[in-house]
Amino acid sequence: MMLDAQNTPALPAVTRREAYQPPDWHVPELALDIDLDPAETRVRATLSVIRADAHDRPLRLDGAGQVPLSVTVDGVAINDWRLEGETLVVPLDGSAHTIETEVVIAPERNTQLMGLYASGGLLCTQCEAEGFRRITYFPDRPDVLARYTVRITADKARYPVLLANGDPIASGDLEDGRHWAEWHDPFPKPSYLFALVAGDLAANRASFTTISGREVALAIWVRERDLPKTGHALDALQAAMAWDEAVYGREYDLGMFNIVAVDDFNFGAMENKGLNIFNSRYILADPDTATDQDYDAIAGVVAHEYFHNWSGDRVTCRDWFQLSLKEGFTVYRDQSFSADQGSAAVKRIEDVRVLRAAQFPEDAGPLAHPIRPDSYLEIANFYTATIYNKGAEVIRMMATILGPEAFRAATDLYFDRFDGTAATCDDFVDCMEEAGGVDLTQFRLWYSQAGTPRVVAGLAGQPGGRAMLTLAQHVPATPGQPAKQAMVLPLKLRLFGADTGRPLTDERLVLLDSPTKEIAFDGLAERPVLSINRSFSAPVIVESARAAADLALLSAHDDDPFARYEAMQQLMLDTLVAAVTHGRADHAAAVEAVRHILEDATLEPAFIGEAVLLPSESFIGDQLAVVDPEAIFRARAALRRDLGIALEPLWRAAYADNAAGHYEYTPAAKGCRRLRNVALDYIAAADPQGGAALAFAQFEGTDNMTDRQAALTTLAGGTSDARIAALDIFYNRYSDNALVLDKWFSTQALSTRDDTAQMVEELAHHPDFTLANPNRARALVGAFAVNQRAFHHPSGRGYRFLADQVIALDKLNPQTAARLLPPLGRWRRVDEHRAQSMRAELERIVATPGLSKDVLEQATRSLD
Ligand code: 0A1
Ligand code: ZN
Repeated sequence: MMLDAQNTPALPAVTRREAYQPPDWHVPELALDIDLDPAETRVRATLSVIRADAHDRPLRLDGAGQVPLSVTVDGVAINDWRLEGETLVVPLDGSAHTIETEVVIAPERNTQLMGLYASGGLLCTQCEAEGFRRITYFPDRPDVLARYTVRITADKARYPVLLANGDPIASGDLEDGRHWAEWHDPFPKPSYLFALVAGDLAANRASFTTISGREVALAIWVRERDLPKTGHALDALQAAMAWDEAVYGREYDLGMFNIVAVDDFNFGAMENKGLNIFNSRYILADPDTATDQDYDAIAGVVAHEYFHNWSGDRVTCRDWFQLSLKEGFTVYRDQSFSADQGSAAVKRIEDVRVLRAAQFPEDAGPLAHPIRPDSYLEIANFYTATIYNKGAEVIRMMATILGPEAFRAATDLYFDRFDGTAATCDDFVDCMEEAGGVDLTQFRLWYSQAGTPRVVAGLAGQPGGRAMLTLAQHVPATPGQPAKQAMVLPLKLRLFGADTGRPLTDERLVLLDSPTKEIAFDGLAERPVLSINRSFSAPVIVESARAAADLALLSAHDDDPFARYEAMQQLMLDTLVAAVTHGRADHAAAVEAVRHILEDATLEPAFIGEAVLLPSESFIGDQLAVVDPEAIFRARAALRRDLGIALEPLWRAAYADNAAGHYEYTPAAKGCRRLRNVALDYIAAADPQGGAALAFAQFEGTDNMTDRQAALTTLAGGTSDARIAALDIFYNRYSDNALVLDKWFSTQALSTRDDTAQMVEELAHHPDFTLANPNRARALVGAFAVNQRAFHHPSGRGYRFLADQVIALDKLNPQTAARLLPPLGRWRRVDEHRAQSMRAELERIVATPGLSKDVLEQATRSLD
């Protein structure tokens, strides 16, 4: 960051949603001629530009980190261009011109991994959100859509494969050992969707016949030795293509679809038109190196990026404030796809768990923002759980309100109306209103108000088979939004009989759209028990004082699997919160409810595995006014031990009954592994020595990473000698596999042992640790920062460690550094002593000279 005359940091400019202005110039065509070299890449860009309307403003082209070597207008070199900051300003008279610029960039020195960079032996790009300006001068904003023709030249031996967006049109060899390839993308696209890859890659190929009978050539490009690990991703791609045709009527539109896996990547993957680029962790899988969770995530991310072809590429965003238009909708689409591939109930449980773990805390802290934010310093900081996951919940609520047929009509209308354009969130909601015949005026508050709404629900039984349900909503204040309006909360609910567990009513969808609402129920044959927010129909926190016996009843009888899971979680939460507040609690009701679930032969193992899980330490903390991480850890460990001891024969039976001969990736086999590994952990809680022996035997004997990592996790949390042995065996076996080494780091960073903070500090000096690779940084530092007890170590060493790593990483890769910082902003949630240490670390970060605006924005907002 620049320092001004007084030596105080000059604040970077804020971008505001309200200040949106349409582009002054259109760029219908762009030709790029890129001569690749890691040290010196020459980029010539030819833009056809058209004045958008009658104004006299010059052409302004964004740039970052380079200077123009030449600028020509209609073939004539000019010298009246100027730089305003990094923006190239070209004065122009007429209404249509051809502009050419030339720059030289150095991909091998690009440690930010934005723009054109080197990863392994590859050269690749990442342009979302504002990386294209690091490659060439261009109006780098999503509402300027151009047709791209790209010519790539490179050394043929080093970079035999040359890929870009669209379809290949020509290629050839040059005399000096170099070669070239030309690609053309007929679909106008914004610059953030540009991509290029060059390298020594091999392809796993397949083809897909679209619903109208067109052949699409599919290829997943990886290093030759990784080819055997690409089958699962390729299967997922084909399934996703068929699903989008069947469910949304969306057909693929180019002759080719390419995916490339790279090892150094700031996010999960990127939906560049026709050329998706992936973090290799979301492509590569085989049973020996990837867990079931990895397999699921790969299918989900492959589908997500593919679905962006329509929700993102064909219809893109007008400006970055509309990010949730493509991301919320696409997450909703990938969640629905995954639900259709396996157990929908388990998928919903997992998605809600992610929402509660990542989004609820964000919405309750200093970084809270609406799914359509109002301002930012650095847009990269807004690729958040709120934009993505809460954004998906908002789409889901509209789908619930409209019903499946009207929702499909509305998405058809949206795709038809906005195809080839850059749209807004309001455009999307307009389509929902029109096709659904509903008024969503008040519903739109979900786009502008931050914070997780709270619903207080009380059900009072009355004489004569009557009951009155009282609902009250409250949206908490968030930064910049002290007062909130009542929102539209679609709540699915049903009543069950307290004696028999039988349903007393049908399921109802109640739209709570006022501060309070009363609903009467008549003709009830028994005392009713309330099942509310079934299938998690609204992303809210429900407070409903229900007795342990009523929760146990729902956990045994509710016909909505999510509600059943939820009742079990609530029962455990109530037990744990009581234990933290009073120092101890009666575990009997929780034990009996878990016993009932374990003994219910009608339930699928995958569901049981979820339902009997203890709530996480951070979720327990979210229920408390002041978080005491030690007390939470103790309360949770005590309940885990009691459940282990009281139900030991059932855990052992679950462990034995769910064993498999060999690895298979099917929903049923996955469910068995899940339950078996949950059982293993409870056995270890009841009998640490015997459990460690069992875990070590599983670790050594298994044929797959799911069971191996689960066993390692159980061992890594204990004190047995087998822990060191297993960690060494694991390290030696996988020392040449970066993705598995990440697991080795993160398993230790997530350990429940007392000495985790110290261990993590030591691991940061391990020869295999590097901040330069985002996956490795997240595996150690990111995992550690969510390990509540270790991170909140009373000495403050956890906070210091995180701040040190953020400061060091910021010099290399500001985006990834900024994404590691948020746990330091949770200081309002802990005691004064810890809060002071956290604030001191945030202040140390803010005072660091040369800080990026990414980290500066996150740290200053976190201090508020
Ligand atoms: N649009 C991508 C997410 C993404 C965003 C930024 C990136 O680089 C800085 C990379 C990917 C998605 O939703 O998958
Ligand atoms: Zn996305």
